[in-house]
Amino acid sequence: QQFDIALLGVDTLVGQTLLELLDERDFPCARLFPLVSEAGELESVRFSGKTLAVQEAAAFDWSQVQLAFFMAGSAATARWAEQAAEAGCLVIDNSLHYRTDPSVPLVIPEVNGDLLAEARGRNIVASPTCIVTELMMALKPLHDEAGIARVNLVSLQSVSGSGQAGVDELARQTAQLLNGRPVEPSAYAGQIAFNLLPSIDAVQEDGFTLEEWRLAQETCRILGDDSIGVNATCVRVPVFFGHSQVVHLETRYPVSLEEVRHCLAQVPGLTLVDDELVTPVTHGVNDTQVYLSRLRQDPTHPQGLDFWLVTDNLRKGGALNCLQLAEAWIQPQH
Ligand code: 2RA
Repeated sequence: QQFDIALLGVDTLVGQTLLELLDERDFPCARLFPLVSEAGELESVRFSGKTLAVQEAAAFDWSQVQLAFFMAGSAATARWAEQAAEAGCLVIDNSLHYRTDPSVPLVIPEVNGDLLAEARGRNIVASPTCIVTELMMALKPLHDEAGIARVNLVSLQSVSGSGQAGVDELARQTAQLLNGRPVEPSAYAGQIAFNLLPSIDAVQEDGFTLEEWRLAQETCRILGDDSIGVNATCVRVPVFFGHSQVVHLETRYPVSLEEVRHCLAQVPGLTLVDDELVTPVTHGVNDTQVYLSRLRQDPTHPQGLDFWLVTDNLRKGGALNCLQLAEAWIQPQH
């Protein structure tokens, strides 16, 4: 069977990545409708050897498709997702709009794919925040094995997480500084080239940013345990692609490194690396895996573990997870 598909946000980095993946993974696509929330410079896209005209979402008849990928951010989701879902297609949303809505499942196929069936109610499924998807691939098996009591982490998020504006800003500022010219930040609050920005999204009253708040909320939601302590600092780094995380966690029950390795080795999509340097440049671009390396026991805590994670934020952190949701949805049991 082949499916008719709408891709809203085909003009975004994550939308473009989804377009590549649909082709690369040979998704059974009959017709593809590339959509934008507002008309811009992009008039057509190439897909499967054809040129397809880009349409505006406002005029689109959602009943023409069985699947609609929403890759254009929360405002576009707030505006059109209900309409699309009511027209009968499954909305796969990559924005933060539904991530805390209990009537919409928040799903990573390898982690809690069984919840996808709950999307039947409203015809909407949400894909988590990029760093949460990356983190859950490692935390869920460990939580099942030994119970996670606390997680302390620092995320190092590349500029592509802010879309094309972030990529352009890093490229522009790098060139300007190398040419001895001053820089004027616009996409970020401060200079990103040759620098680190320890704040992603708005800072709230308690001093944590919204990105850090989302990480805590979505982690507890996906692991199904509100008692897990999540303490995060999210940092924007001058790297184009690939999000990394320095993770320290404490388990509720003792677990040996050997048992940890054994349970991580069972997770499809997660690769445990011991003998090479895992970096965003080498492992976080055009890749489908989440890489876990530098795994070690914390010598200062009997149930503490340390590790390093890297993944392609546009793929497993966004477009790939959404496509995997579609791949699971079209399986006969759904
Ligand atoms: C970021 N979490 O990297 C975002 C992308 N969705 O800023």
